Amino acid sequence: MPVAGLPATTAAPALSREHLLLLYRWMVTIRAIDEKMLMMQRQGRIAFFGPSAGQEAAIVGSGSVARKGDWIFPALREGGILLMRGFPIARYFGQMFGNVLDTQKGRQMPMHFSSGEHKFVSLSSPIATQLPQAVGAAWASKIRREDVVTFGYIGDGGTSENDFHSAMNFAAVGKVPCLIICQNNQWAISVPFSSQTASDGVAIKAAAYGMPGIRVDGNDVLACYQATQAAFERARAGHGPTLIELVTYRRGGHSSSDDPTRYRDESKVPPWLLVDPISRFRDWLVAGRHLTDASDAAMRAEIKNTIDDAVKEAEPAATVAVDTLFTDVYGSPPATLLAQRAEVIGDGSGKAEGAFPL
Ligand SMILES: Cc1ncc(C[n+]2csc(CCOP(=O)(O)OP(=O)(O)O)c2C)c(N)n1
Ligand SMILES: [Mg+2]
Repeated sequence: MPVAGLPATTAAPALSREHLLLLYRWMVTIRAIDEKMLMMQRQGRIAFFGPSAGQEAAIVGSGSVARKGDWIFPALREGGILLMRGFPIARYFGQMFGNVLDTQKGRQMPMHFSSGEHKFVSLSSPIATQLPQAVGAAWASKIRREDVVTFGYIGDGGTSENDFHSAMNFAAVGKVPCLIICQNNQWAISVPFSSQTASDGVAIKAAAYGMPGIRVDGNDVLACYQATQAAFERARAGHGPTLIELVTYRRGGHSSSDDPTRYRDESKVPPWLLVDPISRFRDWLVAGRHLTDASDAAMRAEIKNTIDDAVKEAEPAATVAVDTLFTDVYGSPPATLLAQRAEVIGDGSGKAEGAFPL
């Protein structure tokens, strides 16, 4: 969908071979982590997990545009972007175990990755609430005249929430440097996109708020990259936000807790949506002589080893000290909290003196 202010092109972006292979490597890595986590969840080693299989082109194509200093406000399925920003994979798994490797000291649900150092804010479980936060952060960087673009992610289901509309309005009126990126994976748990809105997709909603909206083949990593890059340049140049709809398909369940065969029939999905974005990009790379069966196999083996090593490091890491229940909120804790702490921690031996079973 060509949009004023954004280039309409069908040509692949001119990226170096190294860059193309890096995009591919991250797509394969994210899928491999997905498969590992699903297995670990089924084995009872982690409690909960939200897969991103099928959405790797959307995640990598859009997220790879962000620079080190740009902020990411993710929804549920963009954790891979944190890894692309240099976050260690062992700490990523540490978040799933909620142990000492977790930046949040086990205080969040699994999948709520976060790192201030990597400018990646923990998703909020109530959907869409991260978008007004993203717009606010972008507004702050505009006031401070910083060269920062904020990436705010949302799912198709999230677009039915008030927060999506508040964020869109505020972003456009304030002309803030924010990208509002909707991964339209066709489902919000068991609610199909057709029940979510009567409009022709998500991107069209941008017009009512006064910003460009672009609808992209979200299973084409290069198209995702290109559209995001154009919107990014636009934001950086002071022309304000863009709504980007990445049309993709959630191949797995909503989370490890559901069974999609109970509510959807894959035979009714248009075949182009079911094309695996990884094999599609792989075929393109092979045709362009950037990749061979052998180099692909070597890359995959290396990725598997890296992930296995990360799990070996993360799984046995120590649990978070009980004392951390009382830290990081108050500079000077109130007497009531200190009393509770004394009751739980006791004399420092780690043994509880009070009624709290540890
Ligand atoms: C405010 C709110 N309402 C309901 C839920 C329960 N819930 C969790 S995820 C989800 C669906 C989200 O769908 P979508 O935005 O399309 O993202 P996806 O899971 O497909 O990535 C819902 C309804 C919630 N977390 N927050
Ligand atoms: Mg969805």
